[in-house]
Parts: sequence; C-alpha cells; structure tokens
Amino acid sequence: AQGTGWWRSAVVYQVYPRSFADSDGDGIGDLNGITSRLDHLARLGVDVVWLSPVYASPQADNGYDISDYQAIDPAFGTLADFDRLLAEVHARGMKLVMDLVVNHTSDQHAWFVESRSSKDNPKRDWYWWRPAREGFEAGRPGAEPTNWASFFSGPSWTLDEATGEYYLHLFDRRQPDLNWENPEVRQAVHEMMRWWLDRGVDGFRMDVINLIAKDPALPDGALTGTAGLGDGYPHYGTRERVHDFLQEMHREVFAGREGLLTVGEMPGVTWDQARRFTDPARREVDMVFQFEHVSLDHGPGGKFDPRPLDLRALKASLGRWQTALAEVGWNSLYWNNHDQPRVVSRFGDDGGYWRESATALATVLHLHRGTPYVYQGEELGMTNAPFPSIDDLRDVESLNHYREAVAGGVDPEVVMAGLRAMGRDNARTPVQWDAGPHAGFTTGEPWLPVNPNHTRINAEAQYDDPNSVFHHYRRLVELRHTRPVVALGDFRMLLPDHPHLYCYERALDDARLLVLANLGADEQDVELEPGWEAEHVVLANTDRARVKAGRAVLGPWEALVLER
Ligand code: TEU
Repeated sequence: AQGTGWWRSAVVYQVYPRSFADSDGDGIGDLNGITSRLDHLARLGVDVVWLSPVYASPQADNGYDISDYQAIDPAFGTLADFDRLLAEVHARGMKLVMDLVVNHTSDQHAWFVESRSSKDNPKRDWYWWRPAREGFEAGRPGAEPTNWASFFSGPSWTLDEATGEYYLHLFDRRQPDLNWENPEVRQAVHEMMRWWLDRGVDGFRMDVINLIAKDPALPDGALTGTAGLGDGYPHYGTRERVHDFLQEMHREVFAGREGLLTVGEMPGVTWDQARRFTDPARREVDMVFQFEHVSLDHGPGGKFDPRPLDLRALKASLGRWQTALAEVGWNSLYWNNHDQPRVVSRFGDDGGYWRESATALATVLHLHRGTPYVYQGEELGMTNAPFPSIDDLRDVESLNHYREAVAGGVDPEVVMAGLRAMGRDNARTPVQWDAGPHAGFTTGEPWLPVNPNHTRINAEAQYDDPNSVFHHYRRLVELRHTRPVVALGDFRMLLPDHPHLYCYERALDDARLLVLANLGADEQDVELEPGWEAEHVVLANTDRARVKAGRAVLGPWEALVLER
C-alpha cells in the first residue's frame, strides 16, 4: 500500500541557511557556506538536504516572507551560487529539496504591491481584502473583518490606509495570505514550482500548506480568551478544499516527474487527516509534518507556558501515528526544526547527561517507521542558548509575543523564562563547527550570537570521537540504510505505561529489532521477551548497559538496539 517511495529508507537533513555557514564574513550564513560544508553531510550519510528559504526576502521572518520566488536573496548569494550548490549536492549522491512558502508572500512581493495599489487592480483578488466589520469604523479595535488571532500575536488583519480595507495575514502583518480560490494565483505558483524543478531541484517542503484553503465566507472563530480574539483554525485549517488544491498541484507540477520528495508542513493536522494527505493513491503529498508530539509540553497558557513532558503521553501520541499510518500513508519523524527548541534541552538533560540524553532521544526517534529529519546541529547535540535579555532575541514570533504579554501586564521575567524555554531563536544560533571564535561559523559578527558552549560542543571535537553524538547519528542513518526492518518493519510499542522507558519492537519477515531506551536519570530494569541475548546488541549509546539472563539493565539515559 505504500507504493515504492525511495524516501522510505532515506534520512533528510534540514539546513537553515542563515545560521549554517558564512563564506563572506557578513555574519549571515550563505549558499557558498553550505557548499563548503557539504562533506559534513556526506559523512553523516544523509540522503536529502532540505533548504529553508533562500529566495529574495525582506527577512521579516527570516525568509518565510518572500518578495521574489525566482531570485536568491543577495544575503545568501546568487542563482549561480545556487546552481553550484545543487550540482555539488547531486555530485555527492544527495538530493536537494526547497522550501515552498505559498500560503503567503512578503508585503514587498510585486503581487501584493499591485494588489494593495487600488480596489480595482487586477491583482486585488490575489489576496484577502475586506472592509471593516459592519457598524465599525475602520481602524478601531474590533473593526477587523474577523476575530481570528494571528499565529504571531494580535489580530490577523491589518488595515491598509490607502484603500481603507483590511488584508488577512495568519502570520506577521508583513506576510499577507494569498487567495488560493483565485485560479490565477494557483497557476502562478505552479509555474514557479515547475521553474525550480526544471532547474534540477528534487522536491518541496510545503510551508503551512494545510492553511491555504480559507472558507471564503470568513466566519468568526470561537473566542480564545485573549482580548476579543478568536480561533479561526476551523475556517482556514485542514479544510476539505485543500485536498483539491494539492491534487491539482500534483497534476500540474509533479505528474510525470520521478524521484521527488514532497512533504507538507501541517499545523493541527490529525492522524486520520494525515492518512488521507499521504495515501499514495490520492496523489497529494508523500508525507506530512504533524505537531501533536511537539505540543504535549505546552501548558494552559500555550507554547510559552511550558510544562514537563509526560513520557506516557509522548509514547501514546507517536505510537498512535505509527499505527494510523501503518497500512496507508507515511510518517515523517522529527524532534527539531527551525521553529522548535533544541530537543536535548527540551526532552533530555543538557547538563550532566548531555551526550547520553542526546543520543538516547536520537535512537528513539530514528528507529520508528517513517522518514527521519535531522535539523542542523541536532547531530552535534546543540542545546538551547542562554539569551540574557529580550535584546538578544531576533525572532518575530518571540518579539511580538514579548511586546503583547508585557503590555498585558505579565512580569517580563516570566515572559523571558517562557521564551528561553520555547523560543525559536534556540534553534537558530549558528552551527558550532569548532571551538574557535564564533565557532567557525563566520569571520565577522554573527547575526545571532553563537552559543557560548561551542568550546565544548562542536563538530571538530566530535569527528575524532567514536562515541560522539555525531557518530551516533551517523550509525543510526547507517542502520536505516542497511536494515530493511528499520525502513519497512511493523511497529509495536512495549511498556506504554512506563513513565521512563521508551521501548518498541520492529518486525519484518523473520527480522526483529528491539529498541530499549531509558529517558530518565534513574537506573531501569527491563524484562526481555524470550530469545533476546547480549550478542544481539547492534547499537548502544554507552558501553555500560547490560543484557543478561532475560533482562536488560539501563543506566541513566542509556539506549540499546538489539537485532535478530
Ligand atoms: O511554521 C508554521 C507554524 O505553524 C509554527 O511552527 C510557527 O512557526 C510558530 O512556531 C507557531 O507558534 C512555518 C515556518 O516553519 C515558520 O518558520 C514560519 O514562521 C511560518 O510557517 C510562517 O511562514
């Protein structure tokens, strides 16, 4: 039922260009920097590089606000630099997947500049323009056409004084939403996608693609408790119409092309919806990024009010997705990306058990069924950063949240604590290549300071250490490439109610794989099913764990993989 997708045994590595490697000393990572570091990725053994946006952009949201889809931002280089990067990726036997950000453009995109210029501009209908709410004077609080909250704080509508109408932006006001109901918009996007595929790229990661189909009636959402704002999600998130758009995109762009990868980023998507999006027979996307497992530690006040993770809830969630997509569809597997705090700080222990917890979490994730994604620096065990004050943060989501929360009377130190734990800049500090100045990322001043722990945590120190986080990730990638049971085997969760152990079995024909991980600081004793012996251990993250007489004893954050 899975078709024969090559990506079932592949591992994807995400590059966030701004923070990967800077070749020209301006403090901002760039395409030539990425090209110069490709051997790092080849050494890790990954199959695909997903590049976060490098298109022309005012950088209000670090490139997720695009002003020209067919140009490279000068901060990142030129189209010639891009072609060279692509050729070098292909020369190493890897593929390159682009970020596709088409729920919205930048407010500086020529389409929006035209659209906002007058009410009768031919591109007016390319975006969502609406007058003030009936009975309200434009510009007054509450006059927004709907009560929808933006993902980045405040209302999702901004008044454009020139024409006296509001435009919709689910994210920042500098990211106006495209109107996908307009066929001209869809054709323009398809044409742009074909242009990149013709250039040789191997697919797309589609930004918030389940949010592109809005209910044209634009109803209000249920009140959320923040200053009259409502939850618009039911009216723009994962609506039936988005399946039409994705199937049309498949016909217009992907049909007849081989070897591509498409992954839809889908906030709020449920497993039953994901199964439809990724059913190969429906020709929509190969896999989706879901958010359930990275929302389990959100508290009553939302993502910036985190609570400790309950491991049982994590197992219930990931286990349910494994079961739901076992016969039809396909999972993507991730702990980290450019929007999430670093997993070793979030679900692990970035103090005393830094190496053990980084490698245990990696083991648990990578041996599930699905396609794993490694976010730059995760393979080095990079941690969250200190961020002493709000002046040290750059991310638009964090800055907007701080402004709104502090204006609403919340203690600034409480807000900072939430941002330190969950803010997106944690993922965006420069990659730690070596122990030298700015971690070898740049010869200039980095746009976001390097984490001071780079003197201890860096790539150079790990290449020569066979027990490093880097080599553990390398071995996990290798296991997927060499063991069909890792790529294709059935999944069975063990000990679902245990609060500290994460254990499961994979099975394909006669092959069995057993994963045992202690995600805590106390020693754990696991009783093994008959047949498992010490000689079956194929991977361990310490040399201390013991398998003997039908049991395994796992010390703090120890993980074992057995195979027979
Ligand atoms: O993110 C979409 C998304 O829903 C969230 O992860 C979001 O980043 C935020 O954390 C909500 O609290 C995608 C991109 O990955 C993100 O970088 C962009 O800022 C966003 O879309 C808009 O393009």
